[in-house]
Amino acid sequence: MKHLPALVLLGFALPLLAGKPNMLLIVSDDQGYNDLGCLNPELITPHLDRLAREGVRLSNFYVSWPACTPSRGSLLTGRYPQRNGMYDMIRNEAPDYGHRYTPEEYAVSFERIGGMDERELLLPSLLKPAGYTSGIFGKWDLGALKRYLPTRRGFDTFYGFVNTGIDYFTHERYGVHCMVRDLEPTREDVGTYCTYLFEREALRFLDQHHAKPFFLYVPFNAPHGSSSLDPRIRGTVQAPETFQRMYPPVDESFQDGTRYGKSATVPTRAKRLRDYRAALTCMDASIGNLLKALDDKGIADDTVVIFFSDNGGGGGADNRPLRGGKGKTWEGGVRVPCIIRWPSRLPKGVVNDAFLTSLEIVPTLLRAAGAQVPPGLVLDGFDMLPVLQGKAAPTRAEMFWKRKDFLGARVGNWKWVEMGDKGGLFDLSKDPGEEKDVSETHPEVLARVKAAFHAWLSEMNSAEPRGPFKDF
Ligand SMILES: [Ca+2]
Repeated sequence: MKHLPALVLLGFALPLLAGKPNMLLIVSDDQGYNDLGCLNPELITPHLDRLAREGVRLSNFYVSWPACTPSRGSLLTGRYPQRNGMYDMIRNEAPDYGHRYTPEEYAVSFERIGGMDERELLLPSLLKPAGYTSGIFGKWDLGALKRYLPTRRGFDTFYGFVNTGIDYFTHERYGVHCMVRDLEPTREDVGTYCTYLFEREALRFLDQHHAKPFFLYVPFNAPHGSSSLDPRIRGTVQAPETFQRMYPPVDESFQDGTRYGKSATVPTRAKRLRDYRAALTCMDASIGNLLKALDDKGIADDTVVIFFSDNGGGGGADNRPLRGGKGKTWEGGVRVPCIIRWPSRLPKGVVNDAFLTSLEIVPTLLRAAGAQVPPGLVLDGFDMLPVLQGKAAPTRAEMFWKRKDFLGARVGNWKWVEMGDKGGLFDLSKDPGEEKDVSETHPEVLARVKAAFHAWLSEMNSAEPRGPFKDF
């Protein structure tokens, strides 16, 4: 290939890259709908509060599944979990019931061999032709085998853990080390609290790549409960003492309790709550340092920052005024805190009540980047920028959830839920807490919403088959 002088290359590249925003996508893990300092003054989140003051806070923003793996897969593919094939967790549940895997046994378990179908196109690979460099630092959760790792799925660089949860200090899950740099396991940081590590790596990425358009994905595992076989650790969220001390002191002793139906020594409720909040505040401090880096490099105006929680809160979280939490198709499981800041394009300090979801993120960022959607690729969302700008624009009409036999549908302001013997039809415009089942007084609405759900399910069932769960 003929080498062109650098100035010619630069002159060619600059107009193409001009106007392309940088992207900082921050995802928290199991943070409750009400868990922002700007909503609840008992919590300390000054940097997320700043983000809300400088951007748009969304009050009706949903994820596509009420727990980690499918929500994150949907985020990066822009497709419903039932369409991209990752519609349940990549997770071994036996340790919850006391089973202790040997390393050999664990290595061939589903948690280590399952992954996002390789035919799925992830956001970083769609952004690459538009000139973006992509990095991910944090929780991957879409497969642990090399073929599934981020740098095989469009990311240029990765440091983090591959599965759905770890001990924040040892970086182990069930006694097996889980940190990976690009494609290789690494023990370089054993003993260091992992939020600090993800911040460190994200700051390093910004130092190296801020001069050209970038997509920086920082999926923290905070404030998710710690993964450990020890119920004293497993029952809470690890957090550095510096951040624990920012909250009123609690009794640090443990108590007799139960874990998965067996007697166990567990943390007190007060300690769990304090630890959850401390982990959240620590993550907030890291987010503050990332925002400061954007300021210091003079790129904040042209960087779109998106923050949301991957699913509703569990454990020490507060999902008020919503009903239910993580794992459920009630609002508290799928409607999450979300803030989007883009100083050059979006208003400041606005709370926007539009019905939007994480499925909108891929189309919005592709449009912002001037990137093409490959022919034939079905995306389940739309460019939400006009909605975020407060322009008269159509918002989402409907959204559907299915976690095993837990079902949910929102059509307009109507929400239908079916979870075993619980559920009903709710009018979210009057009843965001899903307290008053109006099925009997609005049978025609119930029939319409259920019909919409089944039409969606039928479409998902007839979509091109994808692994790992579908039998095809
Ligand atoms: Ca989660």
